Amino acid sequence: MTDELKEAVVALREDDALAITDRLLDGGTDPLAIVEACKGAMDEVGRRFSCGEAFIPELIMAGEIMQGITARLKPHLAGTTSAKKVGTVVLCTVKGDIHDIGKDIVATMLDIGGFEVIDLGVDVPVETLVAKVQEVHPQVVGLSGLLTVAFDSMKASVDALGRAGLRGDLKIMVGGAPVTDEVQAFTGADGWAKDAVGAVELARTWVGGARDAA
Ligand code: B1M
Repeated sequence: MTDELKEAVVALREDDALAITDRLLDGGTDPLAIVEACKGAMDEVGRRFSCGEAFIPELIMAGEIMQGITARLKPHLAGTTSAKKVGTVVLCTVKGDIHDIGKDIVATMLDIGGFEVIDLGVDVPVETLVAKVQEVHPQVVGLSGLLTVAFDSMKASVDALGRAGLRGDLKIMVGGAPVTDEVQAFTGADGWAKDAVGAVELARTWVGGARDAA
């Protein structure tokens, strides 16, 4: 039925997509399998947008459907939230980028994975990020971005944290659909993750809590 969900999202049939999500959750489907199906759907919407078969309104609509689905998934994911916190993550979508659906899923999964998550939102200026890191001294900073122009903002954020003398024990993770090994190297971050589960695994490795938090 995840194929049906993917089809409904791509066709922008919001009511169907939400009803199918409810049915999948009621039937015990893993919420992360639903995220994967939706990610595939969003990739297809993005492909259509790139080749002129879809336009901004379709992108906005797809984003709204995805947010509706994510809202339904959250209680099912949050049911497993660990009470024991293993570290703090300051997370944001970098300056110039307002995509937040994936970031929000990463935030939820980090929370479930035992992290205190301070989410600064989207389009976050370097100064705001540096000030928050100075204030709360997190173990991890997470920088999300979906636009290729976000790579420069990620690099500017990493550089600014370094200039402020905050790189010591701090680990910086980048992520988002276009991020690769090369992007991570360009930004100067310590690591990157392909998806929300990978983000939690990497952050746990960094704080040494991989087994404790499980
Ligand atoms: Co935008 N958009 N968009 N968009 N949009 C993309 C990213 C694009 C690839 C579509 C395309 O052309 N194929 C393209 C970027 C091209 C490029 O830069 N090379 C694009 C464009 C061009 C734009 C605009 C410029 C369009 C315009 O105005 N002309 C504009 C930019 C606005 C801005 O940011 N300044 C824009 C706007 C929008 C909407 C607002 C309409 C909407 C976003 C709504 C929202 O986020 N609230 C939107 C959408 C929906 C998309 C697509 C279709 C879907 C994104 C999404 O939600 N995916 C997208 C196409 C695509 O991604 N293939 C596209 C689902 C989500 C679950 O996946 O975010 O990848 P994702 O997150 C994953 C992983 O990447 C990972 O974990 C998540 C869960 O598995 N992850 C991390 C994410 N962050 C992480 C951080 C980590 C670790 C892992 O560590 C810190």
